[in-house]
Amino acid sequence: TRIVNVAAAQLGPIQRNTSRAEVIERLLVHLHNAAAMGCHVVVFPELALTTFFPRWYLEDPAEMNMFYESQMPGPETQKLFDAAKKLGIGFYLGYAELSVENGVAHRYNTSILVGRDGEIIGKYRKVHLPGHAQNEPWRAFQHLEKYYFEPGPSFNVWRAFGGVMGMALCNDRRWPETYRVMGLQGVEMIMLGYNTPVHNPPAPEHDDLSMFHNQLVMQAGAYQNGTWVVGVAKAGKEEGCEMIGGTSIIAPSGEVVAACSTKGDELAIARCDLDLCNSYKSTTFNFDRHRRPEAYSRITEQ
Ligand code: ING
Repeated sequence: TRIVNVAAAQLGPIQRNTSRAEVIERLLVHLHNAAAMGCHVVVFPELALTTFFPRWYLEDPAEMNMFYESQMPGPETQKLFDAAKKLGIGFYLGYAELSVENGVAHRYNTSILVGRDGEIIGKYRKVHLPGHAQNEPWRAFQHLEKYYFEPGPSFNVWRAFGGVMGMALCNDRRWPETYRVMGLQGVEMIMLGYNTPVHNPPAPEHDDLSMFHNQLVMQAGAYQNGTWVVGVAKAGKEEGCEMIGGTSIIAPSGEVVAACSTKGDELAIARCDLDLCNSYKSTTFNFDRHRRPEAYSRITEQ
């Protein structure tokens, strides 16, 4: 057995005028509670430091930039890294990244994985940006991720916490390719945070299925790649927009082994044996023995 004690650290809503300092206090409570329960790693949601600002069309760069981190750790988030090191507990954190590369500003929907020593192990930039790039006033609220962020290049994995760890963000979890690209790299645990409105303006007929679809895609991804999946919500009503909960820790079997049952700040904790992945990776989903890439070329065509 290779046990990782995981805490899925769901957050309730973060309002527009909530300060970073207030949010970081909530994250620190999660870190301390998880440490008290013997956890090795804590998974926070997507955009865990701010409200889900892509719901608005903003044009003033100064106002927009308030939602991004230009340093990680920065002056305020340093407290998180210090606590992680002191408590010996790592974390996954989703945030809006402002990165100046060769004098040009780039903006990404990003997550990092931090080790139990408080050092950054890896960074992931969201590949699947849902929504739209222009303001669409017909919508009850916007979903402007294609306006606020550039897409990331692909999915990587990192050796950490005794196994092979992967990261994804929100909409990524709806796409089978997300899990398979990491599955082909031997991933044993995929951590992903999400901010998912109940209402999807282009398809309101899906609204009643939003929790079902949330579970469906993560459970399928776990089973079809023999990997653990930890999905963590920012939930509840943010600035009038209701977002789903559904935070879950899912075993390679596809079974949910721990879940949140509220829409507020809540920890779901599980003792995850990474060796359980082998039962699927060495049989049903033994890619070397059974997979037929020569039959799949259409998947990667433009
Ligand atoms: N949010 C949503 C998600 O993929 C969405 C966007 C909702 C797409 C419902 C389709 C249906 O969970 C983010 N942030 O990706």
